[in-house]
Amino acid sequence: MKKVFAAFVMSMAVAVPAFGQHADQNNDGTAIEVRGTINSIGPDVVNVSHDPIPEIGWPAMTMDLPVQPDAKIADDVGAGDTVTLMLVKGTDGMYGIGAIVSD
Ligand SMILES: [Cu+2]
Repeated sequence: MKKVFAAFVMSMAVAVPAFGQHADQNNDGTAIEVRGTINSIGPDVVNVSHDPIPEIGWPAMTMDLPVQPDAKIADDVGAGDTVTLMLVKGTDGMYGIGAIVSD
């Protein structure tokens, strides 16, 4: 009985991935959504510590992300804030900040 329960819990974990609703977004040009904390913010680069992004195979990490030219960044966002990042692929094929949404 214990074994059956464990299998059930595992199947639930697979059935409800945190980012499942975005699974195909890296292929159709729309944004990938991830939570992260802003370490520093500049006009061209934002340094963030972001959660894992399973749909593009990224672990949690601290990194610089380029700010896309048309990025929408909430006015009240600053260093130390935990925010929702919308990542989009730039013309160079690298992911960058498409938008930062504050809580
Ligand atoms: Cu990263």
